[in-house]
Amino acid sequence: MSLTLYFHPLSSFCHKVLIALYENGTPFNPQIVDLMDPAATAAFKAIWPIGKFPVLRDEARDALVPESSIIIEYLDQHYPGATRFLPGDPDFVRQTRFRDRFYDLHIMLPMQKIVIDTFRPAGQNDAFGVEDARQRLDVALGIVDRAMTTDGWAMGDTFTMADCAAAPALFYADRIAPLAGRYDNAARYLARLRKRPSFARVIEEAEPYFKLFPM
Ligand SMILES: N[C@@H](CCC(=O)N[C@@H](CS)C(=O)NCC(=O)O)C(=O)O
Repeated sequence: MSLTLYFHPLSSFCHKVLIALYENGTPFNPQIVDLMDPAATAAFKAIWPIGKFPVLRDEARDALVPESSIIIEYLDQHYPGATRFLPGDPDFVRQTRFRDRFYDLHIMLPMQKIVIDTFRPAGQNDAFGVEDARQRLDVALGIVDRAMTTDGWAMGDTFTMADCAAAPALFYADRIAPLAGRYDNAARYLARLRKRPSFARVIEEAEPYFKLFPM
């Protein structure tokens, strides 16, 4: 098997890539990286010194591909399937990339800040940073809520890379504070995403690990 994915089943950025792999039934060798294990962390950092997952290794093309969006573009280019993640004309592709960036930068990152703060040693929390992240998250969720007024996907009728990013972003945002009642359109969009078989499988496989999630 040519493709190996270094990931963790709880990681939202890894969920993005798992959705893309499961959408097209792309075969890969799953390598869970346990960052609580110093030896596993050192082995992973020998491959990618930045130490953040997901990372894809493609033996056939002798390529190492970090960064969730870049991995999805790589899969779309070299291992295409029925679901194309950046379909359409250049304007559609630019909009898709923008929405993918939006979910990563304005939902996933503030969420990461809020969650990671709970792991900090007592007395070393960043209350100011967490409050700032909460406010930014609220602004971003408001934008999603106003955009998702119809029953489709992030880019309309077509499931794209933007939905791969939206699914884990909204899933974890909903765990931090339920979307329903505050952002009903976003909540309905999340419900549609959860019915998508690729994402349903990602969540099912993450289930045994959710006890490790602090919120
Ligand atoms: N921009 C990166 C972000 C990846 C990222 O932040 N991954 C987190 C898990 S969700 C991680 O590896 N955290 C471990 C660490 O920072 O030590 C991407 O899109 O792949």
